Amino acid sequence: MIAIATGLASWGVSAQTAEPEFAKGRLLVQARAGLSDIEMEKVAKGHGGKARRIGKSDLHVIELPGNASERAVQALLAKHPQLRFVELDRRVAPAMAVNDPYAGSQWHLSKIGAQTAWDKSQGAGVTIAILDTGINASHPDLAARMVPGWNFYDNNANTTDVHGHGTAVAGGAAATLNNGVGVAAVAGAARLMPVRIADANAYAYWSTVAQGVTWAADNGARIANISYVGVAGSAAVQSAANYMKSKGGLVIAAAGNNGIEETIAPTSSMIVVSATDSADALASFSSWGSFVTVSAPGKDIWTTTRDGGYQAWWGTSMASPVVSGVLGLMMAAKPALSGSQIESLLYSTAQDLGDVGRDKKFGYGRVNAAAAVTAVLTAAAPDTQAPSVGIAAPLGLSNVNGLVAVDVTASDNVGVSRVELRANGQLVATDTTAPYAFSWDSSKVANGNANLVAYAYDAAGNAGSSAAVTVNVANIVVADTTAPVVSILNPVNGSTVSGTLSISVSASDNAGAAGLVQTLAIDGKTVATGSGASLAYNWNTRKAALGTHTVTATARDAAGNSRSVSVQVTIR
Ligand SMILES: [Ca+2]
Ligand SMILES: [Ca+2]
Ligand SMILES: [Ca+2]
Ligand SMILES: [Ca+2]
Repeated sequence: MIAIATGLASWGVSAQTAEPEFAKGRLLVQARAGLSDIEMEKVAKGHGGKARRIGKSDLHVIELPGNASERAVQALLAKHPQLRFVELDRRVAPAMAVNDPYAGSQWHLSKIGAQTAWDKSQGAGVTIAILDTGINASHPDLAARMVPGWNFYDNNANTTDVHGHGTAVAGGAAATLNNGVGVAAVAGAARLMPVRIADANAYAYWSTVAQGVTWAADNGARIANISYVGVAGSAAVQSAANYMKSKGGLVIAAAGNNGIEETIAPTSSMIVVSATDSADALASFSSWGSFVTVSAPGKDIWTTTRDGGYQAWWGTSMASPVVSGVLGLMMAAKPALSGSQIESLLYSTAQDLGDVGRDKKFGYGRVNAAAAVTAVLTAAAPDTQAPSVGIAAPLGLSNVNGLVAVDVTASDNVGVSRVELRANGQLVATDTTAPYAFSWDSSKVANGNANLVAYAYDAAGNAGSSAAVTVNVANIVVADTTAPVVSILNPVNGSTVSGTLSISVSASDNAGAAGLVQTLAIDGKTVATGSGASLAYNWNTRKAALGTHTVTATARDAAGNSRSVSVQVTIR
């Protein structure tokens, strides 16, 4: 808050202080991943509001009714178990100030070794989104760089610069190099994507910044430059920046022009830039603090203007696009490197200034384009390509039985580390050496169609799967002709009995006892039935006639084979 208020004063636009410091009737929330729009709508409706998802992200803008208190609803939603955070939609000021157009030179290019880097990379093929007041797309030093953008302030495609800040920032990142006109920017062959987030006074809301970053990430930009104060402290902008990072991009923000130590917490979601001068000292206007990650020249930077001319500008607004330009050179030098690889190489190649190592004024140091591009060219790109894999035998629709030989072919840009075979989804076996050859016991699945799929993995964990091969399993089912074995354990044949007699029967079968059906009869009349390996029955002999009786046990297997045994007992 202090940062924003001070930022306005140094901007010389004190008339703006009567404006609200956050948007009325609006909150920014992030849902847990997977929460549906319908559920989010319920959350908003609970406070009389409406929810609107930002792009495909988990960020939502909640519009509240006119009489709602943003802070009160924020406090309530902060306790909602399905939401990760809720914040007010704060208003931020651009991190720049226009300088007198005195004869500055482009000192910053040689300071960061740009000319050396240009021998290897000029940023071609990389798109830098400029989240700002728009860009003068017909400027002679910018026109060739432009790709379509979007205007989130008016929600249309008109990205004309309504202020001048955006054109100056764009020119600092990617004014055309080597065209005999005007200035040269750090990444003078990169593409510029205008994403207007600000009003005509160059003010922007966090919600619009978050929308702009998300849109840039979804529309081909690998770099999003936000030359604005205070965005590094917004959870919504951090979340949008992490979304962009998840797509291989990077987000750059200005530290601010208050000339003081700010209390903004460090974030890993954005690259936060302080400004240096031609003596590699921290520029007097530059804000600093533990949230600063790198520094870059930001004083007397000649750049493009809204009216088609050139002017020297200063501010962390101008240091940010220098960093964006360096990142553009790095990404163009080796597009296959991941965003996080590029980010760490930016830091490790920066010129350490001030206190040894990362410090609050310069972060990891002042960027060095020459060293950064050299480091990129020697870095190995991660393997992100999955192996290709196919089942060579058996052929689809073939009839198989018994043990089936399954041959798999697999290849990879780096190397296949293992191949798995699955039959009807169940793992059959894993093979780690080519040729990949499996033995599959088809009798373990039912006769009829079975699906075989092979999976190949590389050392980086990328997995490729084969097309499914459907075979017809036709195993011969051998008929069961063996009768069960059954015996009466108690009573023994010929014994004399009285009172209650415990009859106990045991049975077994070649196909297993589970399928057996047992029957117990006395004098030919069934008294008990059961299944499995044993049967027990208590016979009250007092109710039977004196004399000799026959006890018969019968076991029948699933194939219909049966066997009976009998014993004779005498009741006295
Ligand atoms: Ca030029
Ligand atoms: Ca240092
Ligand atoms: Ca691979
Ligand atoms: Ca049998």
